[in-house]
Amino acid sequence: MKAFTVLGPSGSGKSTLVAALARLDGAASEPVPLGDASLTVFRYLGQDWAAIEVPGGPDAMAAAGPALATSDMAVVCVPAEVDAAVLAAPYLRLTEEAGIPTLVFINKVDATTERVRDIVAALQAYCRHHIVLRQVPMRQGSTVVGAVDLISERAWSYREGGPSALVELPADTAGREKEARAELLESLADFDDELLSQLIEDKTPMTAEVFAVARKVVGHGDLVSAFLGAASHGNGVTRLMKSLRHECPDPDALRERVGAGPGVIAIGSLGDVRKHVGKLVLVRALGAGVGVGAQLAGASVGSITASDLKTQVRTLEPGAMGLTLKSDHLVPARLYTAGGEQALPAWAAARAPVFREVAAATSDRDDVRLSAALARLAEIDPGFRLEQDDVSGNAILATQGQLHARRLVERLRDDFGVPTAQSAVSPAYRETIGRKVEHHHRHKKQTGGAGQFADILIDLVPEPRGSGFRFEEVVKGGAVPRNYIPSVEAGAMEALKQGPHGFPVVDVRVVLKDGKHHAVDSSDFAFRTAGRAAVKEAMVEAGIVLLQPIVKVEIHVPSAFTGGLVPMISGIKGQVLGFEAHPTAAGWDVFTALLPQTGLEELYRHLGSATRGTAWFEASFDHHEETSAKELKLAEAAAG
Ligand SMILES: Nc1nc2c(ncn2[C@@H]2O[C@H](COP(=O)(O)OP(=O)(O)O)[C@@H](O)[C@H]2O)c(=O)[nH]1
Ligand SMILES: [Mg+2]
Repeated sequence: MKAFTVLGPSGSGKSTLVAALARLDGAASEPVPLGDASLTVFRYLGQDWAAIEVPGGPDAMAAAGPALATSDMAVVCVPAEVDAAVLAAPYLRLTEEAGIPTLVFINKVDATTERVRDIVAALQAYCRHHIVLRQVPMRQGSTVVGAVDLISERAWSYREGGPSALVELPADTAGREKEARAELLESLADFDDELLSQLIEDKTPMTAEVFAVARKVVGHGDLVSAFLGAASHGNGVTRLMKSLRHECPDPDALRERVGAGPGVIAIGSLGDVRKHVGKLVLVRALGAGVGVGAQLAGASVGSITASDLKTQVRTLEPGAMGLTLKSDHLVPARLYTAGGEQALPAWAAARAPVFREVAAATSDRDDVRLSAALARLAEIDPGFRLEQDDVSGNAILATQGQLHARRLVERLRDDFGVPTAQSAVSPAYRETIGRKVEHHHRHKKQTGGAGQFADILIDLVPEPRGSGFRFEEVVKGGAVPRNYIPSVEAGAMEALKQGPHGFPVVDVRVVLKDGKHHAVDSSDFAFRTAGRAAVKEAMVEAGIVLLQPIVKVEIHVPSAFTGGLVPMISGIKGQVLGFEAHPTAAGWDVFTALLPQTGLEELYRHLGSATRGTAWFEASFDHHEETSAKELKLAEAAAG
């Protein structure tokens, strides 16, 4: 079996293309959903094929890594529009990071009047590898009516819904064809000395030789070939499939690309859960011995089916794919040895979550089921991280975006029967004190028998940002006996758990200076109570200062949009630190800024619209900064 992943912007025609490819040889299976992605299995000229479609947009991008890590090739499907080239940037970047041989399919040429070479030039801005045209369009007026293959130099006239017809190369296309062919041959010759010397000697290379070079060069991922067509009319689809067939490398290349050591016998790709079926993982075998009952990742495989989830499969031949069932131990997006598992390479990892929401079961009775369902979803969805709200203790859905969050909530309701309500995450404010104070507290109680007595004198001292909490004692002459001092500290820490505004108190030092005790009535409990009360009272006296978390954001953005980020960041009270070209990704900048953590949601929203969904960010805590209670009220009001 050979496998490829189809990715590209939303609406570029990926589903249409996969359906058209799968239909070429007759009966195709229906696409099977696997989380956000879908798998289509079909046969073409006696060979089994698997096509994994990853939907467009940032929300589903987490599926792309595991899909590419189980595929031999990638097809980036783009609409035939110069202006849409930037939308392909995230996919071109990822396929380059994955080092996977890539074909570009310029789709919807039936609906364009733009020049294909301009579209390729626009795409090239986001790709280090040279993108070369493998076909040029034939036009009637401005309408594309067919394409000329630049290796065979055959001209094909499109026919609605069927294979193209071989025609005479039209005279008005001949000049352009020669020019584009020369460019293709030169590009190929960069990677093949034999072809290069033929070109230098002005010899015309044999078609079969050029195909062989293309197979080597494309299969090695040295060049990106661009094809064109109109998937919804079945045009250009056969040509693309033939290229996949001839240029798809064998599974050894995949093994090397994912860094699979000798013990690795399979790759766990995408996962899912189905009602009545449970967890399933798409597995691709790399070596022998992958089958029902055999050890995989440390336990035996319960059952394997074909993509229809019905046809039972005993063993997976090397290269073949199947869905493992009744094998709860298998985690998707991993390399499996018989006895254990390893991580996929870094490029296959999901981006850090950028959207957070608290989810609580609508009915308290469902709390336990909600936790179980979320744990299940986190296992199979690499883009979803389960976190916990500091204040409410509720689950936080940390996701790739609002759509992703919505889909998870729908799955919780429909697949797990747990309706939930969403709310904003409580901002991680902190409190500290404004100035140093000395405070005396005497805890004294006389109730019935034994009394309680503890008397302490403390200093509460502001400390530099980021220093947390420190306890010191300078008690002389046993005024507070040594064995009670830890109790005072414990009491102080209890008091600092929640300041007057309800947030943890940080960056303070408590100094125990003096005190008194009673031979009978003093106890650990009394001193802890005194410590807690002393600090609580001292905090109010010292004046409470609110601290808001400031995060550092690293925004990955196509350079075309970088300029627009400056006013946007200022608009959400951020501070631009700067930007520079990404060290390896063509056409990408890395933009850094400081931002109040409460502004992350706004950043998420603004960034999406300012960059047409192409940019993403990673945020990490940087420092705390003073803010006023007034701003806190505003932030709370904004958060609803
Ligand atoms: N004109 C035209 N429309 C197409 C072509 N291919 C797909 N479409 C349409 O584009 C829309 C999006 O297609 P779809 O395959 O769902 O895109 P996906 O989001 O990339 O999977 C659908 O309305 C298709 O019918 C094409 O070659 N030409
Ligand atoms: Mg689709």
